[in-house]
Amino acid sequence: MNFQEKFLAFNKGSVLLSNPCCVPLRSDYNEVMSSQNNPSTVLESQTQKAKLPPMYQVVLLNDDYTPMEFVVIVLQKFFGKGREQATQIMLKVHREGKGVCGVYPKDIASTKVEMVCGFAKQHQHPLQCVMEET
Ligand code: TYC
Repeated sequence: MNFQEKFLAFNKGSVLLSNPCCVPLRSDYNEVMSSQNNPSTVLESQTQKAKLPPMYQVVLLNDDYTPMEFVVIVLQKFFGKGREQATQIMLKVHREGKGVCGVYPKDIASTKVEMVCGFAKQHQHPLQCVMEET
């Protein structure tokens, strides 16, 4: 049996973190592999949990000039809200000063902010949209 065959046999049902397939590690993996003299094999503890990426809220801010109807359209167009929910969020922003439109990974949140600000600017409304880490 060559090294690759041994490796595959020993790793049946295990996790090697350098391997994107992520199969669970057999419990004696470290002992077994340390005797294989393979310096390229990098292991991490089985108990280590994968950390989820941080999420970001996209938030609309109130102002005195942007028409309510425009804000409702923004919520429908960029955040996939239905007319009813879009109206509720717009009214919350109007009454409380700010409101969450959605929660996304960083790059998606940042793109939404850019698109909303660009759309508002294009229509000459002062509508402000920001992102906040959750
Ligand atoms: N306050 C605005 C008005 O009375 C409406 C508005 C709502 C503006 C939400 C911005 O994010 C906003 N026309």
